[in-house]
Amino acid sequence: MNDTTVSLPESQKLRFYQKGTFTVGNRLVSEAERSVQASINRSNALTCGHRACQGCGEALGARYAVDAAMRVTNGQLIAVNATGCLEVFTTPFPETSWQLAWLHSLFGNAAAVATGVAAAMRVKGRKEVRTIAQGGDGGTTDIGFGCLSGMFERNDDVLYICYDNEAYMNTGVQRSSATPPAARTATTPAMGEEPGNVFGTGKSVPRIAMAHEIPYVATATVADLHDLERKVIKAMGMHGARYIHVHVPCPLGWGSASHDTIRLARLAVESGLFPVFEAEHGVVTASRKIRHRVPVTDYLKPQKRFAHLFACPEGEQRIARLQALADRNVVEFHLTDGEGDA
Ligand SMILES: Cc1ncc(C[n+]2csc(CCOP(=O)(O)OP(=O)(O)O)c2C)c(N)n1
Ligand code: SF4
Repeated sequence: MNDTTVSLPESQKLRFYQKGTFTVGNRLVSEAERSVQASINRSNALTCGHRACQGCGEALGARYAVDAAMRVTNGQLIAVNATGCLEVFTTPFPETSWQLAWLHSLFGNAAAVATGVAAAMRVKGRKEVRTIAQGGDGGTTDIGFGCLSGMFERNDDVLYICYDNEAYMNTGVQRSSATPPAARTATTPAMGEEPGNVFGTGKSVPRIAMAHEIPYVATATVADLHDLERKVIKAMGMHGARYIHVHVPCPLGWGSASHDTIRLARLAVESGLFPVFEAEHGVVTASRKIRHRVPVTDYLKPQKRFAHLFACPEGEQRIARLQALADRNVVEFHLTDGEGDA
């Protein structure tokens, strides 16, 4: 393929957002800098015909992540999938949307199965074959958490990718330990003294992964797919246990419009509620600065799971507590340069 890009003088260097998710940006940068999805040689590892809902952030994130891993391994990749939406919507028997070696075993053991796959490849002398595991937040932060921690602790040669839509979506939107405070789910109804998910619960698996001091931990969102690809490629260039946590809006579970998936993912970052960062061996090495800080209400309002917060005066206090969580993230991960704050 011809690369017709004109090289730009230093003073006209493209800013990151001009080549982020915007397809047009791909035409402005050199071929090496373009997204994997922009290439006609992409593997389409997760191809058409699957049954995800319209606007599914998980489908989008998985497509970009797995194709990036396929690119960097020359297609020598095995994916292990936990039970959940990603597994169910891609493989209604006897069909599959996966165009790579792909295994599903159980809800809670993707990390352990991936460890076994990686070990088997090593024993067979197939060093070029790499392994990833993937699952939703329920499969990762709850039921699969023990297997995942074991994979981290042994430093097994697996990249684990969690697609975090903040609840058990496949079985009807039940709360997980990644569900944000105040969110309404089927098991945290918007009624009673503390409507929605209670404050002070849940866990941050990226932080817990860092505590294992594994080679690489990163967070990413479907609002910046170029960044997601970059992180997957970086992770696949390393060995040992690696973890990427991708924030993926779910229109069905969040009660949001399917066309708002990318906007919500961006607002989660810009409000400070979802910090985007990288860490190596337990130490934060980079964080994505917020460009235009927005109040958390900009993120909460378009989602029906938070509608009760705006329906009564008591909601204000809960919104303030969510704002405080965002503010804490901004300080902890140095998400602003102190300018442009809300
Ligand atoms: C041991 C076990 N318990 C429960 C289930 C039922 N189940 C299948 S998928 C799922 C929810 C998956 O949620 P999550 O991991 O968050 O992924 P999502 O569907 O949201 O992508 C549950 C509870 C199961 N398959 N196995
Ligand atoms: S329920 Fe959510 S995660 Fe599952 S396919 Fe639909 S949009 Fe995607």
